Amino acid sequence: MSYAEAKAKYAAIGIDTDAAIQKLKSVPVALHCWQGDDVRGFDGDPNAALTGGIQTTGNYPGRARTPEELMADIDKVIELVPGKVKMNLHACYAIFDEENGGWVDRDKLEPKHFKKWVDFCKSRGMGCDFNPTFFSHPKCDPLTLSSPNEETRKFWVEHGKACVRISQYLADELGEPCVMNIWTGDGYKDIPADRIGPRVRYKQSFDEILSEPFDKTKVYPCAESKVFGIGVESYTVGSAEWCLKYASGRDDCISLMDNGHYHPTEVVSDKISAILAYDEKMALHVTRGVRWDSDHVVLFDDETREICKEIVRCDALDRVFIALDYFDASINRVAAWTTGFRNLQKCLLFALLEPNETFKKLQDEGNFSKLMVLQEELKSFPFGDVWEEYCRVCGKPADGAWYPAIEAYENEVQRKRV
Ligand code: RNT
Ligand code: ZN
Repeated sequence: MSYAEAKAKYAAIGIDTDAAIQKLKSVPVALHCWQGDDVRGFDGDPNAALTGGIQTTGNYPGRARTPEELMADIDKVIELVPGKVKMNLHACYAIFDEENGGWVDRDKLEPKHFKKWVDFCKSRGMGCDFNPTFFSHPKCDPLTLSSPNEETRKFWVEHGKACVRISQYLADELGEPCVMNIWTGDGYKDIPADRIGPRVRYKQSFDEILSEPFDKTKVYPCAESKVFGIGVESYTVGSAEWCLKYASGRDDCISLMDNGHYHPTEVVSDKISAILAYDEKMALHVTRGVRWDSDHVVLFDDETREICKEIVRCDALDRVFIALDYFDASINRVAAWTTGFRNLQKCLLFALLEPNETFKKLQDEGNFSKLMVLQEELKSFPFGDVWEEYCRVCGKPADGAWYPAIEAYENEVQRKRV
């Protein structure tokens, strides 16, 4: 079927496919820099273990080892994905060189350590989100912001404040808001004797970090919750309740939900409307958990589609900051990035092609038979033709036309990284 026929078919149910395509083109989706190098960063021993309850598995050849390699890989992704890309950096991706005085520890990071990233984003017309890095560092004891050791806790608070300043710099330089996400792996392997102590200290630390001045219209600090991690199975300081309560208690902090961070039968698609009923903004980490927070590549699957549908149905494309968050080292990393980004775009486009007003009306009228039938029939609409048109309008390759570029890049560039 051609695009013209698909367009007519959608028009018959009240959907303007051209409008959906134009809308999607303007929605920023943050691309996580950490898929390219297995969350290692550039500020420490590249062979040190990843800590904080997260893990990459696999040893596929071609990992980016330097800022130049990582940027080249990101450029390859940008070449192959439709839509508006925003960069998402972690503090451990600071770039130290002779010009900026060389290495400093995380509590001493400055905007100048991200100047090269700003240049990178500027020349590609991208905004940039930011994340302080509270893991994979000798000062994780293993707690960070909730540590009972005041010296440790202060170190990490200083890191958080430095990251507020860097986030402000990114927002100012790039002219797009900067979402600054605070996630730590703080917690315990076994049953704790004191659950409230760490949580009270965590609150104090967040308050101290957010006491650093910033422009609330440009920098959006978030609290990302988690249910558990590897080696942190029994207790997580920044639990769902802690993060929700914290964010709801302030006008300068929002909730970030990562769909890998809940019990396996809980779904983030059901949580979005609950937050949006109260808060103007929220943020998401879109990932795929296989049995646990495994950070598999995002697919065009039921839950990702449902998450995107919820954002669209709530008319909240400008209220929900969307970011990807996964890391697979067992396959080509550029393919992993590209597949996940394209799939998120697909899910958003799929959501934009739903006759939401019709469906809502049927629900309100109690006509659940017709609602089910129409929802089911929509699944076999000619979505692929609209997706192909979207790729064409964005000047990016259609399905079937981009994977050879990955194979060539792997052979010519990534496999030579030895
Ligand atoms: C970990 C969290 C967190 C990290 C990144 C690297 O479980 O999801 O967001 O994945 O900060
Ligand atoms: Zn996350």
